[in-house]
Amino acid sequence: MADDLQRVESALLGAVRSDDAFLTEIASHLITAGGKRVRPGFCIAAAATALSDDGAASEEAVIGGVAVELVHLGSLYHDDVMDEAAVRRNVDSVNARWGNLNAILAGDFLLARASELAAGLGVEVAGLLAATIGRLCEGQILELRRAFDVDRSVEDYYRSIDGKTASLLASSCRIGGIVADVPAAHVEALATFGHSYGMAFQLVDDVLDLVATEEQLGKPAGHDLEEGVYTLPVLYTLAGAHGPELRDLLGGPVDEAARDKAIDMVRDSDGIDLTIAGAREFADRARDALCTLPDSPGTTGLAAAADYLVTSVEAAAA
Ligand code: GRG
Repeated sequence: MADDLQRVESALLGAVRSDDAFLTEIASHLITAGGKRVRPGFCIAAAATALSDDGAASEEAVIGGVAVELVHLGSLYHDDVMDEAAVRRNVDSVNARWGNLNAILAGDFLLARASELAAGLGVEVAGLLAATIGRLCEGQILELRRAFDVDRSVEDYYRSIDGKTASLLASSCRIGGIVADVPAAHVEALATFGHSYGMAFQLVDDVLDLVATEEQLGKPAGHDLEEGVYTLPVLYTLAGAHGPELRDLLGGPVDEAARDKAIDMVRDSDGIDLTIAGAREFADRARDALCTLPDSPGTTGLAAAADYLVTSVEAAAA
């Protein structure tokens, strides 16, 4: 897997090369900054569920991984413009360094290159990736519409993260299955794994925003509250004993002191524990989806990723 991910790195940098050196520089910025590469890792691991040994990934699985990471990157470029974020992956955000206009165009460029790669993998993958970009936009616009809404429902939250996060993780796994040419039921199991994992992943991300340090996150903590994005731990706290007090603090822009007070209230409530329990449930569902698949290093790797996700957030919140 390490060698496969190294191939992803070279292919990512190759994919964003343009005749315009300035565009190449901006489009490469967050690639060289790092990132966990969960989506390409899942595409490759999903394709590897068709193999009995841990041989090298096929070229198609690597290209699929590059395409999904480019969509993820494009969404980060646009997300950082929307949030006016200054830092991402521990470096200046693209918008902070080069301004919003360049960040939007470079994000579009990443999506264009992702689409080109997906087209090379066939009509099904190209259509799937295009539909997934649409799902990301749907999830994000729903979140935007609920900004600063203290009455945001839990159902509404789940609908938003389904689109903005779980859809791309599901598609990453689905593409791995498609390019490995596994039977339809196998592809569905992989997509179900990716979707459930993706739901758990966003719950964990939302807990970390409230409990982790800026260094661990690679961006400032408590950012969601400032943006008026009331995530599951906050919604649970709003519905609990401290709800009325928290409601008085939120509902509009907060200064640093109010933000920190709100974070303390969420940490003192059972909102974090309930959200981690929710993440555990989705991670279990993800693992269950793998039950029907043949034993393989790919299947073992995906199962281990689901376990690790929950263990890591439990440790961070302890
Ligand atoms: C243009 C594709 C496109 C979308 C426009 C802006 C937008 C609509 C959607 C934003 C979607 C978004 C940023 C969702 C959050 C997903 C998420 C959990 C990001 C963090 O992912 P990690 O932890 O980050 O995998 P790294 O940096 O490790 O890759």
